[in-house]
Amino acid sequence: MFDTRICRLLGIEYPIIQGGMAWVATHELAVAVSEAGGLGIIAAGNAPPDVIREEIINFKKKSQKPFGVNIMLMSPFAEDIVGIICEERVPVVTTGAGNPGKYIDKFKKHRIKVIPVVPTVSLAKRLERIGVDAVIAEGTEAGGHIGELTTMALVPQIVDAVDIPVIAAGGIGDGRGFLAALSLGAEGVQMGTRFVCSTECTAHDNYKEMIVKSKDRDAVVTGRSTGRPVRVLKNNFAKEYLELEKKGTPFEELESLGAGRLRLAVKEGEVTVGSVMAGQIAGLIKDIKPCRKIIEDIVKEAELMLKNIASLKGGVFFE
Ligand code: TUI
Repeated sequence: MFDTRICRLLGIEYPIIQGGMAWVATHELAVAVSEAGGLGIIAAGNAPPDVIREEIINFKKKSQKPFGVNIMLMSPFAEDIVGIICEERVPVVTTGAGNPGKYIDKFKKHRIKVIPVVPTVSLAKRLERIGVDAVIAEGTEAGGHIGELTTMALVPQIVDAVDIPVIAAGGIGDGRGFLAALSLGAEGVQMGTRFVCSTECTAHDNYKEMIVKSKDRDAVVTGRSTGRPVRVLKNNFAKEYLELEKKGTPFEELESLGAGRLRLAVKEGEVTVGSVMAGQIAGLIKDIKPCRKIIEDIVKEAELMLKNIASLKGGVFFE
C-alpha cells in the first residue's frame, strides 16, 4: 500500500528510514531496521574511519539487506569516511550538518545512492541539480543538530521545488505522523527518536527510559547563541548550558563544555550530565519494542487511518 519511489530506489519494503544518530546508530540497530523492511543506517558521527569500516563489515556479516551510512559533515574524518564508503560499496549514503556537494561526483562514480538532509528549499534545489537521488527534509522538531523550519512547513515547499523523491523527518513517531508526511507529498519518512526506543538499539537503558518518561516540552534547544542549535532533553547539562548562553559565554567555552557529552549519555547512561539528544516527538513514545514491531505498528495504523478516511461520511470521522 505504501510502495513509493523511495522503496524502488532503495530496494526496501516500507519507505521508512532510520535516522543517522551519532553513537546510537550502530550496525545492530541498522541490521534490525533493514531486516524489518526499512532502511537501516550506520552513523559515522565523529568516529574514526577504522571504527566505521568495522561497523560496515559487521552489518554485511549479519544481513544481506540494503543499508546506508550517515556522514556527519562537521566531522574531521568526513573525507576519510567518504573513501571507506566507496571502498566498501555501501549502497546508500545520507549526510547531515552541512552541504555534501563536493562528494557527489565520487559517490555517483561508485553508483552509491546519495540522500542528504536539507533544512531549506534552496539547498534541496542546488543538490538536485548536481545529481542527488532524493532529499531528507528535516524539520526543527528533530533531535540533535537542527534547522529552523517545521516539518509541516518545510516538506511541502521542498516537494513543490524538486522532482526527486522527498523523505520527511522531524516529529514523526507513529502511523499518524507517517501518513501526515505522505499527505504533505513526502514519499518516505526518517525517524530517529522512535528507533532509539527499540530493543535492538545499543544505547544505554537510561537514555531510552529518559525518552519514554519525557513529556511534550522536555526537548529543548541549546546552542542557539552559537549558531549550532541542538535539540536535547532537559537535564542538568542542558540547564547549565542554557544559563551560560544567557550570560553570553564565548563560543569556544560552550563548545568545550559540550564535548564528549553525547557519548557520556548514550554509552555510559549518564543522562543527568550528558547530552540526551532527542526530538520533540519524545513525549509521544511510551514503550521500547523491537524495530519490526515499530515498523509494523506504523504501517498498520496508517492503513487503518486511510480506510477510515475513505469511509468518511457526512463529516463523521471516527464512529
Ligand atoms: O545532522 C543532523 N543532526 C545531528 S548531527 C549531530 S553530531 C553533533 N554532536 C554534537 C554537537 C553537535 C552535533 C547531532 N545531530 N541532522 C541533519 C541536519 N542537517 N540538520 C540540519 C542539517 C543541515 C544544516 C545545514 C544540513 C545542511 C546544511 O547546509 C548548510 C550549508 O552549508 O548549505
